[in-house]
Parts: sequence; structure tokens; C-alpha cells
Amino acid sequence: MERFKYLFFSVPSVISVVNAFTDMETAAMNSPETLFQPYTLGPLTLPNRIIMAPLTRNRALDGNTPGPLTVTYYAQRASAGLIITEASPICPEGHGYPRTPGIHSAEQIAGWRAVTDAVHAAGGRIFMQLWHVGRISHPSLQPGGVAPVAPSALKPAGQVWTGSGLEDYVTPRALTREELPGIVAAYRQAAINAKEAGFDGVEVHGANGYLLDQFLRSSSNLRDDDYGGSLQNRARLLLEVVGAVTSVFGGDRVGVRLSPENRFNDISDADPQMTFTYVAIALRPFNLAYLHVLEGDMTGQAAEAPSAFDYPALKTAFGGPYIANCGYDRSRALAAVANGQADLIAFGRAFIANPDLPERLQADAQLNEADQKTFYSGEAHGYIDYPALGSAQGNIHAL
Ligand code: 8OZ
Repeated sequence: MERFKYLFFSVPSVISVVNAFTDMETAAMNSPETLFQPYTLGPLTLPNRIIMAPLTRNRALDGNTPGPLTVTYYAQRASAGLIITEASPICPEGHGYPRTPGIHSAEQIAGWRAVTDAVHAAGGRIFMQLWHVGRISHPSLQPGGVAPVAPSALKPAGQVWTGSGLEDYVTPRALTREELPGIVAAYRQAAINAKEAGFDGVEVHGANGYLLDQFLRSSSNLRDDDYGGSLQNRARLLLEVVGAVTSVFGGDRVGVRLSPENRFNDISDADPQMTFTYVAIALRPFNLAYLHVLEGDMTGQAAEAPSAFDYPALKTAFGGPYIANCGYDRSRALAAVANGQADLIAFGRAFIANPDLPERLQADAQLNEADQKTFYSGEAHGYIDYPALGSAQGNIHAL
């Protein structure tokens, strides 16, 4: 296929070209307040550059369907430049946490339709994050109680919350070569479902140690077929998924999330700069809406050593809109957008606790503190009862 021509490039030579581009780059000249200015993202006009990061909240109802609380939660946050939903499994085997809303049944599509309608009615824009957890699951969360699937039969260290307690991860079943087209097809069908549910676009979750990242990174992929071994082979599933999803939405309504340094979910790579530069270049032909990068390590294991990863080089390698995420506060966000290190900034915790985060950041108002105890449980509490500015009662929409 024409667009896979780049697979024959030598990876080191591509990286040296990108490094040369980076050296030639001149400092961007945005104003200090650019974070609050509109941004054209493909066909969408975002009113600001403040993105709501994907956040797992475990409030789905029976059948892993989003319910009325989820409608209110997202509608309250419609002033975000763009909302990216919580990670949403594309198929029953893609689930690895209790009460995560999927996008593979008619009820789920209807539940999400209520969410997108409410966000649009409130003036917002919303992408769905498409997810398959791969080995980060447990037989008790899988259809038929079987082992979860992965590129290779390698058990991750750590434990999984099954809904009734913590259990060790199990050794996953390695997907056969013949099953891989079915995984790509499941992503395509999920994108079709997301379109039917009224989403403005989708984000492919290629980060944080889940299925696509398990294929991509060297620690979790020991396959000896054309989906393992070389970097080109390890990236193949992600690129095929992006091809399938862009065939549904068009490239300008599809984003990809990556996490080069994240060790969350027991994952690592022998050469992250090489791996992710290759992927960023390989994504160019799709003319995506954006690349969304978690710039750090959620486990904190890497915190003592300063990051050796060159994110500006990754941004240059991709060449399109770049969303930065990982603990940004107001001043770092303002600076990163003003100096051109990022086009857009995604906020996680701050959006949990502040439904009106863009207004608060613009006014330099105080932020509500996020309560960690209710991140993954609590029903309405800690979900839709954080107050907006000027509201003693909270910002609960009458929907
Ligand atoms: C935290 C807890 C549960 C899931 C991710 C979907 O890391 C997640 C997630 C994060 O992308």
C-alpha cells in the first residue's frame, strides 16, 4: 500500500533527518495568553486550547453503559476546547476494569448518544477514546472467564481490581497471526459505533501499557511474525488500527495518544526515542487531528532521574497538532503554548475537580482540589458535585 512506503526507510536515517529539522526550528512567537485563544483542529474550531484528558471514572451502569450521571458530568465540562472521553473498550475482550463504558453494544451507543447530545447542546466538542486493554485484565472480567489476550504470553507484574478485590495479573494468551485482522476490524466497528453515537471524532489509545502499546514496546512483544521483532513490525498493529479508524472518520477527526516513558502497567522499551520517533513519522501520512503525548511516567519510578526523552523532537517528527499532558499547571501550560512546545494542553485531575476549568484558568481563579478517594468510585459524589465558580451548590445541569 502506498501509505506504508515509509516502512522501508531505515529508522536511524529518519531520526537523523528529524534531529536536523529540530535544530533548524526557530522559537515560536505566540502571545503569553495563546492558551485561551481559539484553535482550528481539523474541521473543528476550539474556543480555547485547554483539553479535557481521558479519565477513567468507573461509573458505568449495567452492561457497561454510560448513564445519566455521565451525561451530566461531560455536559458540565463542555467549555473545554475539546473533551476526550474516558477510555472506552471497543469489544468485550477489551475490558480490564469494572464499570468502564464500552462502545460495542446498541445500549452503549444509545447511552453515549445522550452524552454527545448534551455536550453539543452545551456548546462543546467531544472525541471518544477507543481502548483495548490487552493483558491488563483478568479472566473474571473477560467473556467466558478465559485469559486476556496480548501480543505475547508474558504476565505483567502487579494486580488488577476485579470489582470485588485485587488479584494478580495472569499470563495472557498470545493472539494468533490469524486473529489480528479481527482486532483491526473491531476498532473499525467501534469507530462506526462512535460516529453513530454522535462523537466529533475519536482518539486511538496507544498509550499506558494497553494492547496497542503492548505490541509497540519491546518489553511486551516477543512475537516472531510480522507484528513483532523489528520496530516496523511492532508498530504495524497501531498503524493498521489508525488506518481503519481514519477510514471511518477521516484523518482530521482522529487523534492518537502515546506515552513514550510511561512504566504504568509494567511496560518499557529498549529505545523509546527511536520507537516513538518512528511512530510519529509513520503517522504523518494520515494527516491526523493531533498527537496526544503523556510526557512522563504515571508510576513515578522515573521521577528521580531527569527525563532523557526529547519531546520537542517527537513533536517535530509528527509535524501536526500536538497535545501535551502530564501534570501541567496554569503557568507551565501558558508557557508551553506561548513558546510553541505544545499546541494544546490536556488537563486530567484539574478537570475532575473543576467543571469550568477554562474559565478558572483564564481568570486565574483558585481551583477546587480533586479528591482521590472518588476518582474511581462514589457515583454522583466526586463526579458531578464539584462547584463551578460563583455557585455554592455545584454546577449540576438540569438535564
Ligand atoms: C488509571 C486507572 C484506570 C485506567 C489509562 C485508562 O491509563 C487508563 C486508566 C488510568 O489510560
